[in-house]
Amino acid sequence: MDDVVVMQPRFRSRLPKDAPSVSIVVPTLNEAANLPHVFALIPSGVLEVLVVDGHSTDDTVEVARSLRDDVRIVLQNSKGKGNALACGFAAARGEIIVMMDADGSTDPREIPAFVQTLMDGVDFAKGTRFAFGGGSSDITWHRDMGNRALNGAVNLLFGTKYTDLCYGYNAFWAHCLPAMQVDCDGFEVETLMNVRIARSGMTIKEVGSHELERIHGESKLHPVRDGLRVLRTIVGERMRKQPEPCDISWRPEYRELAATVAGDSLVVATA
Ligand SMILES: Nc1nc2c(ncn2[C@@H]2O[C@H](COP(=O)(O)OP(=O)(O)OP(=O)(O)O)[C@@H](O)[C@H]2O)c(=O)[nH]1
Ligand SMILES: [Mg+2]
Repeated sequence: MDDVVVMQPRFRSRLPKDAPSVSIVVPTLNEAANLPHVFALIPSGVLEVLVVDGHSTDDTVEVARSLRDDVRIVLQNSKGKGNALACGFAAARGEIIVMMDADGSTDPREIPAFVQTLMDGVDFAKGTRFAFGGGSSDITWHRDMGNRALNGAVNLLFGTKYTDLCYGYNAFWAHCLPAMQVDCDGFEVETLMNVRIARSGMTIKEVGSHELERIHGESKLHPVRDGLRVLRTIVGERMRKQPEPCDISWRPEYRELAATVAGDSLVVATA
């Protein structure tokens, strides 16, 4: 979709008044052409933007640095979007963490709605394309069907009421991190997070979001391979023992845990 311009008019939204500190975690794999569109719409006032790069072969990192001199670049230490998010979460310093994609499909102008939902007293604000005014210009029929089936399985097995299991646009208070312990590699990451956060007893609210078309480049998702990974994750989580209730004195412990997940090779650089 190289010639499609999706974001008009180009204005930034504002964070809610008195918003806590917000970290935006953006996994990137060869997204140099898309980052200018995404960064242009990030609300002013966020604490930090972390680009978690999967060793892109284009100039994603250079472009990110040229767009924001305060960008924090994290080089993921393994492969896949799940690992990228785990590394980004480990490095994030904000009270609120927003996870969004770099391909232009998740609109930064929606960030204030996610943040406001958290400020209203919810632990986890989960984006949905299929309720509360959300939508998608990007999802294909096959992926829609797959997502619905997997979503139904999770709702059945875990008693949740999710409407969009595999959407990559979410925000949460950093105190949710120990409950999720993100330790997977690939596109099953949203499923893992959604299931673990539900089992932890934290409060979750869905936020309507409109998914736009990827602007440039190609999707890294393989529907069958990644659908099977999601299915395996659902089964694995169902067989997993109910985790202990979350200890809210979370932060130092999580940093240690995250450092273990990320290993010594977690590289965080401020330009
Ligand atoms: N760091 C890192 N980022 C990744 C990796 N795989 C995907 N991403 C990023 O994760 C985000 C989502 O990936 P996409 O390929 O857009 O997947 P998708 O949104 O399900 O697919 P489309 O809807 O077709 O775009 C994008 O910002 C990618 O650049 C990876 O292995 N490492
Ligand atoms: Mg995408």
